[in-house]
Amino acid sequence: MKKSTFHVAVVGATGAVGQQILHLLAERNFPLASLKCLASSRSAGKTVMFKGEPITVEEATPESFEGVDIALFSAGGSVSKILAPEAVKRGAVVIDNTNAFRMNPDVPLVVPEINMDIIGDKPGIIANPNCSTIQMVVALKPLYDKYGISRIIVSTYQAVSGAGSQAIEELLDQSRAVLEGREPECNILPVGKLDKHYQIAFNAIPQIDVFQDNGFTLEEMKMVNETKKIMGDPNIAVTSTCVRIPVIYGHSESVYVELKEEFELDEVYRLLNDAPGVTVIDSPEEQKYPLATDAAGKLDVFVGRIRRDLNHSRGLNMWIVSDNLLKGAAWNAVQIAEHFVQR
Ligand code: NAP
Ligand code: 12T
Repeated sequence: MKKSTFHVAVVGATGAVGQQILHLLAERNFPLASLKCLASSRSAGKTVMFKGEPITVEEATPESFEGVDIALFSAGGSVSKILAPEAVKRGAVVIDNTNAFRMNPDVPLVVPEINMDIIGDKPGIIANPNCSTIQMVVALKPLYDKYGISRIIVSTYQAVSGAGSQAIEELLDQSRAVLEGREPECNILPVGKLDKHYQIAFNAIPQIDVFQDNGFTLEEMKMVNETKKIMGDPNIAVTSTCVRIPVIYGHSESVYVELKEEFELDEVYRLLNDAPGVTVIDSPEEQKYPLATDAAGKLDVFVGRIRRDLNHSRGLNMWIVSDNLLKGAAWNAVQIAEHFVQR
């Protein structure tokens, strides 16, 4: 794609992720020849704001992608499954934020800091990994390269914005209800499309996405499978527990990792400090560590609470926090789009 400006389409432009994509395209002055904002028929005719101007939302159809160079999809997996191939058929590069194509062996699963080089000359669909996976691998890749990784045990503390703008509203409404002594209404979390819903306000729910036959949730299995694919190493033993907590923006993760070689903590700090997209915040003596409230609105992955395990000399514990809608979704996608500007 040898061009200086690009015809871009944002599918799911009214959603939590789509809104952040528009915000980043504006803030980074992405070289646009045109910008199409697409959503379902429900939002067709409404407007979204871009650089202070209203843009009319159109219904996403196969024909929407005529003349589009880059299409950024975040309207759910079923929309991507139908419309992403239609966009590719019409010559667009698709950057897909959903789970639809991530584990397809023909589709590159890209985190720019790690494997931008796997994007070929005729990319078709490029998959953006899951939010929880992205922030973990950005922090672990420099350690993987230096020492190798044999095992990862991760527990997540995930923000409601990962489940879309309705989940944000639900947390706020339920919180108000509980504080005012009313019965909270539960309609969205843990999984909107399932029948059973639980209160998220003042709670912790150990289910993100649907259960698999092996007792893990789909979100947990995304972390297991995507980590191996991105690192290019099927032998890393990964186990994951994904939990939703009443935070609006920013996923936090407690990560235990076993390295293949002995390490010095000083060297771990140096590697993480030098890693692209990583900011280390770690000074116990000043009570400084990453917090979701500080990571919200920022592009980086924040790492702290770095400490050697008490029982395993090659074991390392850390706390990894990032804005799930930014590095976890919109920023990772826009970084990939910027790759086509540069090349
Ligand atoms: P959201 O706030 O609920 O927004 C959903 C968006 O999809 C809205 O713009 C909606 O448009 C649009 N949409 C729904 N059905 C559609 C249809 N049939 N045709 C066209 N557009 C349709 O959700 P979100 O948090 O932005 O997430 C959207 C998707 O992005 C998720 O389903 C997930 O697959 C993906 N995601 C990925 C990550 C990641 O880890 N990389 C993180 C979060 C989300 P209307 O206004 O018309 O309803
Ligand atoms: N169910 O992109 O609910 O696969 O937080 C991301 C976030 C799916 C995804 C969530 C989800 C994805 C969530």
